[in-house]
Amino acid sequence: MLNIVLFGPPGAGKGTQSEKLIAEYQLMHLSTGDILRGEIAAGTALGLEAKKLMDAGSLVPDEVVIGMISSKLDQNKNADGFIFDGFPRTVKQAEALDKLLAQKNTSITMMLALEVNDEELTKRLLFRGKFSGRADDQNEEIIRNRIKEYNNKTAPLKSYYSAQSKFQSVNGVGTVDEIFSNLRGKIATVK
Ligand code: B4P
Repeated sequence: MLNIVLFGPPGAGKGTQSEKLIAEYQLMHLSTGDILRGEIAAGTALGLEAKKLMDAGSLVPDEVVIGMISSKLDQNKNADGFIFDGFPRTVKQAEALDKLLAQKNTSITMMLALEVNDEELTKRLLFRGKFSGRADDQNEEIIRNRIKEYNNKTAPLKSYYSAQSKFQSVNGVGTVDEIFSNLRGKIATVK
C-alpha cells in the first residue's frame, strides 16, 4: 500500500496537489478540512462545534479528527492506499494514525512536505478568500493565526517523520505542474 501524508502550512497547495496525486496513483483522498466542511454544511453537532474554531483559524480538537479518520479507514477497507491531506496536524494525531494503520497491518510510506514562505501563503489565501466564501480565508489576522497554529503544533511533525526516515521536502512555490512533477519524483523512490 502507498500511504502518503501530504504536509504543509495553510495554503501550501495540499488540496491542489492531492487531486493530481489521486488521479495518478488511484489513492483514496482523506482531507480532514473537507470532511469538517462537509459536517458544517450538513449542520451536524460536530460541524457546529468545529465551525467556531475553524473560522478563527484554530485547530479542531484531536479526538474529533482522530475519530473521523478512524471511521473513514473502516469505511474504505479495500483501498490501495491513502493520501492524508491536512492530517495529522499534531504529534498526538500522528501517533494515533500510526496505531490505526498498524491495526490494519500497514503504515505511512512517506511524508511529502510542501515548503512555502509566509508571504506567499498569505497572498494565496487572501486571493482564494475573494471566491471561496471561507471565513478563515477572509482576513490577514485569521490567516496569521492559522500560520501560528501550524508553526506551534504542526511543524514539529517534520521531526516525527524524520525520526522514522519518512520525511521528504518539496518546494511548494512554482507552477502546479512543476510541483507535481517533483512530488512524483519523490514517490518514485519508494514505489
Ligand atoms: P484545510 O482544509 O486543511 O485547509 P488549508 O490548510 O487551507 O489548505 P491547503 O494547503 O489544502 O491549500 P490549497 O491547496 O487549497 O484546513 C482548514 C481548517 O480545518 C484548519 O485551519 C483547521 O481549523 C481545520 N482542520 C483541518 N484538519 C485538521 C486537523 N487534522 N486537526 C485539527 N484541525 C483541522 O491551496 C490554497 C490556495 O493556493 C488555493 O487557492 C490554490 O488555488 C492556491 N495554490 C495552490 N497551489 C498553488 C501554486 N503552486 N501557485 C499558486 N497558487 C497555488
